Amino acid sequence: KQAQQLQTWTPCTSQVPDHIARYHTQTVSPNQCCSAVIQEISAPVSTVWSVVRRFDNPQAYKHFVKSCHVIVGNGNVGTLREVHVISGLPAVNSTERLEILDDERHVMSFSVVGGDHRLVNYRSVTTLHPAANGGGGTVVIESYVVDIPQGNTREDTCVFADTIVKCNLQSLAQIAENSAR
Ligand code: A9S
Repeated sequence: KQAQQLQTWTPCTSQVPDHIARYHTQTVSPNQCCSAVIQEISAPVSTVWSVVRRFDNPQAYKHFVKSCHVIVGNGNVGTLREVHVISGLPAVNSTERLEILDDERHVMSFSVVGGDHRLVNYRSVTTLHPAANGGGGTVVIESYVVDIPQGNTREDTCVFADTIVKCNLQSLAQIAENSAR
């Protein structure tokens, strides 16, 4: 019965070609929510990718991350990291597993497998694409799925996660644009 309620979800299909949307198609259970954030960056894909691909160094652009250490792995799929977050968030730490790292297609994905926080079963997929205007920039698409915590609404959960992802991608843009100058 539960399995029949599973739905697959693809964000922003109207804006994104099929071959890209396919990476952002994830399974969403009835107790989960999902969303996607798109960020344009005035820097080449290679520059942006060099930041995004560093699973061991999320603090390079994620301002909520205070510290990160790799528990096991060398940056390949299956690598586990533990992230400690700055104070002021309803979270202490998060254990995260690298799920996809595709240097050719510029796809990275990680899932949250533990930690003291409220975003249980969070999983995101980030893809980079050359900007369609031919100006040498990058479009970043980051989609995610996460459990809706007991006592929270679907909307509140997505607003919370969207806010963090937007902050991360804006900071990624700043760093990539400054280093591309
Ligand atoms: O790190 C990301 O790419 C995105 C998010 C939404 C991370 C959220 C987070 O790491 C905190 C910042 C600690 C906030 C997790 C997993 C739970 C939180 O409550």
